[in-house]
Amino acid sequence: MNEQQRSILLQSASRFPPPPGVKFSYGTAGFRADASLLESTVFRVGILAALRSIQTGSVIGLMITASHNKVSDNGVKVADPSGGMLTQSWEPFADALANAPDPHSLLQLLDDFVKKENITLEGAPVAEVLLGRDTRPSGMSLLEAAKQGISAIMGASARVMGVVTTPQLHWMVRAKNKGVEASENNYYDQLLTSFRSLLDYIPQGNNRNNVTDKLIVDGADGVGGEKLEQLKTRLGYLTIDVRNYGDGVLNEGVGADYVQKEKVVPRSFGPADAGVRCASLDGDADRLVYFSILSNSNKIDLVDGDKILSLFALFLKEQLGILNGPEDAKANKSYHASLGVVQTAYANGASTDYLKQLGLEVVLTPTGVKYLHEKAAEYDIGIYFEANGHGTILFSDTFLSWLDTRNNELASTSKGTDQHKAALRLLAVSKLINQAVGDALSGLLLVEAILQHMGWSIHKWNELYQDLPSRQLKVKVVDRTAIITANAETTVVRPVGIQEAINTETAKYPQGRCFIRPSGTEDVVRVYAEASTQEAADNLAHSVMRLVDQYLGYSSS
Ligand code: 16G
Ligand code: MG
Repeated sequence: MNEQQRSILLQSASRFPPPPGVKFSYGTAGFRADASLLESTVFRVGILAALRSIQTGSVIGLMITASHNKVSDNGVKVADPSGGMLTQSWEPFADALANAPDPHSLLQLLDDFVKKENITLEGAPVAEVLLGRDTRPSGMSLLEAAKQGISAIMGASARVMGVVTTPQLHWMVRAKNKGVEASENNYYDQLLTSFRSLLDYIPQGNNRNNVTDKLIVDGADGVGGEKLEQLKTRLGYLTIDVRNYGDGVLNEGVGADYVQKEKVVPRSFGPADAGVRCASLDGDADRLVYFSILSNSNKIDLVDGDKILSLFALFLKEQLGILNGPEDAKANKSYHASLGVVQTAYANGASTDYLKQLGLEVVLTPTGVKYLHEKAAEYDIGIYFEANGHGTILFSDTFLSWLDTRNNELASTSKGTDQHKAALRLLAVSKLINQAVGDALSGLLLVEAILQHMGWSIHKWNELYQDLPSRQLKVKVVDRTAIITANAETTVVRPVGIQEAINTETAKYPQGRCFIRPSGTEDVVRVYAEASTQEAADNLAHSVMRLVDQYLGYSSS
């Protein structure tokens, strides 16, 4: 690092002193905290993003959001060149950077890191970082801090994409690095074109009669509602009534997280909407759940991420089957695409059973998008979803290029046949779904297209299987990091003995299943229990909560 670079870094870092006594950690979803504490952290993540861009020779993304958290919080996370999450190997550096107490120790850290990672700062390196933020009022000044961080690295430039959904920013990074135009309009064009082609290939007779064509969407009073308002004017085939599009308080009694956890109607919905197909986005529009309101009640029938996953898996399996018709198998033209499904331990047991019954390979990973995404990328078609509504579909390059070729062959030999249409549908899905990261807007359009394809109402979809009753609780303990889990968080290995105690408790309940894990976003331990009745699930969760208290609580030494 030359002298000029050093002095720029020292000077700019001195304008962003870290708040005293706060420890930052780049958790499952980047840094999150009360917005008033975050300026120095965001400035430093700006530096990190610029370095990552120099190292990879690619465009990097930096998103300012705290998703479904309260409006006074904010956060920052980095998108890697593929559009996915920042590589896990840089997370310890992110932590160290955010916690460096003063400009000189920051400089020392940077010096060591660029040496270790062979990042060359000499001789006009080129770096570009795309910046986005959600609708939080604190986003503007934090965006400014990020810009200052980026420009503290010589040669690096920031490109402000403005208020965007988290998945839009990830999509833009991915597109840019593939050499594709990456504006917001390009994003909408791609979604709309592929959505329309899916509707164009709906089998005759299956159309729309069984589907109420009205959809009501809860925008969580965040960026997703605002964007959907823009998108819907171009949708044509679908009538969407967007509520909570930014006129109320972000995430307060609204949004996918609230609806999924509380299982009650969000604000601005009421008895008049009973039975109608409804969906809910989270604050930065990377989660999506559906629901329908029960008559004369504020309760809902939840159609969660597991059911979205099941709908996608069913459709893709069917289309692959049509494409690899029996003649092709004989003629050796079929390609045995591996289709895999990735869930976490939070997936309802009934969904896992259903997917296995479909003959699919189901794998569990620990909680957190980065783990699911990484696993799903091992398949030709990998579908991943968390029960909370975050998920997407990944297509391998090998499969997509085979599919392209096969589609061209079919277009010349058997245009318009079912087989040809299956190829076209699969291609359309690969363009409609955001392969960078889970995306509520693109996911919503895919759900809508598949429901129309099947001629299904939300009720029919919900009947694919019946969820087992479940209960989630959280427990405050002395030190949640004392819990070490294994087997995708389904087994506790430390403290010793607690897993046996959980097993004994669980065995008392028919269809009982229970696990505990330390939260990655809150200072609590989470308990999840499932059983054949709601009462049993509640009882199991409460007994295991007492075990957690006993082994890790304030009363224990
Ligand atoms: C974050 C994760 C989400 C996970 C949740 C778990 C990302 C982008 N987001 O929101 O996938 O489900 O944390 O929270 O990875 P918890 O650790 O507090 O239970
Ligand atoms: Mg989110």
